[in-house]
Amino acid sequence: AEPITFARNSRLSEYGTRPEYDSRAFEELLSWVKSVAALTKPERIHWVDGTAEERQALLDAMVDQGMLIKLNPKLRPGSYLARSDAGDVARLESRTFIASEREEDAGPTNNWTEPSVMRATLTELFDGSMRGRTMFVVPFSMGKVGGPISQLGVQITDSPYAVASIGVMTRVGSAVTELIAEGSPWVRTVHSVGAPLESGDRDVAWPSNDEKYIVHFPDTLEVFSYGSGYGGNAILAKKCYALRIASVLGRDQGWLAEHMLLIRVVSPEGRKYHVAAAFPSACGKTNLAMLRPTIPGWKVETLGDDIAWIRPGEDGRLYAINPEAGFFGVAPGTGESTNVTAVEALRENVIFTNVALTDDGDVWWEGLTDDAPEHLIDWQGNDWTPAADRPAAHPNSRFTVSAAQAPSISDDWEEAVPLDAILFGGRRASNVPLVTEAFDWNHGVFMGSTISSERTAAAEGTVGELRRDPFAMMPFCGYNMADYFGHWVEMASLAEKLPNVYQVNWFRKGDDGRFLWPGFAENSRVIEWIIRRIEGSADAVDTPIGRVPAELNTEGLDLPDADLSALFEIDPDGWLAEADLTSEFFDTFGDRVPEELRSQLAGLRDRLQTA
Ligand code: SAT
Ligand code: MN
Repeated sequence: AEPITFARNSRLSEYGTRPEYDSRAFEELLSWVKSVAALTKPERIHWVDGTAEERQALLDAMVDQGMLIKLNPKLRPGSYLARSDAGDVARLESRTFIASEREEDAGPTNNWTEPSVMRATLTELFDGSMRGRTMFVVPFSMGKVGGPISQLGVQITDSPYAVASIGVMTRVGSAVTELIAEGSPWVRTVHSVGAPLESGDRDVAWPSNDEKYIVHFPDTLEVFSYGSGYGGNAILAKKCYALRIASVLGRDQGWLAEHMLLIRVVSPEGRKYHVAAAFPSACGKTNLAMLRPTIPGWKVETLGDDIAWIRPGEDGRLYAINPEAGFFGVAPGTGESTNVTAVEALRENVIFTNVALTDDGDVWWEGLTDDAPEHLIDWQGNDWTPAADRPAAHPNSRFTVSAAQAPSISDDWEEAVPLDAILFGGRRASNVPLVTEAFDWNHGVFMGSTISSERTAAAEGTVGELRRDPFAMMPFCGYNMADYFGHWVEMASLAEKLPNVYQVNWFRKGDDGRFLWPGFAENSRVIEWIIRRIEGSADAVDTPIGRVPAELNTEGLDLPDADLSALFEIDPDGWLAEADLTSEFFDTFGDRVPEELRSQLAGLRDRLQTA
């Protein structure tokens, strides 16, 4: 086969020849690749084999072309900085579509377009969209290659940045192609930055298009993304596949694809427990996943920081994996005092996006250190000093690093683990206590369905505004969310022993606007209570909204009694108002919300009224 080049005179030309397999399944893959190439008209095709040499050649070529800045190898070995276009810094929920055959299957919380109309739009957009560029074919596995809960996919993309990122966030390369050639099912995903290069054009550092589309076809298990190079819009294995498409697979096959971190908690007695926790984007999932407990004897090991796939096991328990292979974490706020584990994980082999560059060729972001360096180049490439009235790093700037690099990673982090507890949380300045235990499974599902949270910088919109984010899945559920609630209710009939469910809120504020709880590593105290509940050794007090700790371990913590009681204060009027909002929210789904959740709401109102 012809050697395939990344760009003229590129070192990548030595790599990436087309694999050869003699099977029907491989012919299918090949004919799909050819049909996408016929539409998008790239200059070259490169099949990603996943070798270290290939990766290095790709990174070098991007540095040559000005798409990546190589950081000082003495300070940050093997690491790079990408600066995105100023209009391409976050997920775009308004440009994200679920094109299911029936509108009601997308539900009121998703943007829907009739599939044939959307296909026509996409065909026009992708026609010639890769002109002058290399089309990469990236076979990837979510979960370890060949693992029992793993799923395969192929991403076609004209973004080398996406290829380099997918290489960290998933397992890519020939081993996956082989499984596909042997007949394993796989999902088709196509991505183009939508910036064709005419011959002689000089490329820009971050090609993208003002027009953006992130489209899912749940009935045919396909994803198309156009115009954006940003993580969640461009690494299609992540939110598009592992959550939106996988949630549909889970609905149809009896499992769950969730926006959850996954940890192992080891008690002072050496017993191991597994906890999954759903929080909206940029609410501290990575920090909790890498928690270093402040309380003696406790240990937390990291399994995943963003996505969990959960399936009933043969013993009747629910088992979870982290389908990803890396962390795409928010940089600002990550520092020695908030997440020392992440700081250590980021010492080498990192792709940073939209953080600031130091004069000695290293990176900086708000919160990495208490004081900013005297001079920086900000995320947009401009000079910056601490006197500037804008942040040096974009609030949604990110690091992409392999999971194995976290010092806290479990030895067996690629294996499925039995779940003991599920946590739901959000950013809530008022009303929601630090921790509340659900009375039972359906009450826990109800809690998940009612989560709301203040908006963060992870998607477009006004930061701070309160919005519904049930199960932290509002932007990621690939089907009607009321059906999704029903699927959660039904999971009880697929498992014999279910995890306990909790609602947590690290973000409650006092009347003076100050955070009441120190959060971060001190959240281990809440984890301790949860584990002791599972073991049956900690007491709880029933309240109208659930069970709260009879006592929380605050030893060694400088927490005034008034703050502690404010953290657990339950205002019946405030909660009745929440119940009204929940009722309004449920009504947006017509009669599709499961009866079990309607009766949970009625039960909550009864308990509040008699409180
Ligand atoms: O969607 S991303 O994967 O880019 C990050 C997030 O919002 O959680
Ligand atoms: Mn996320």
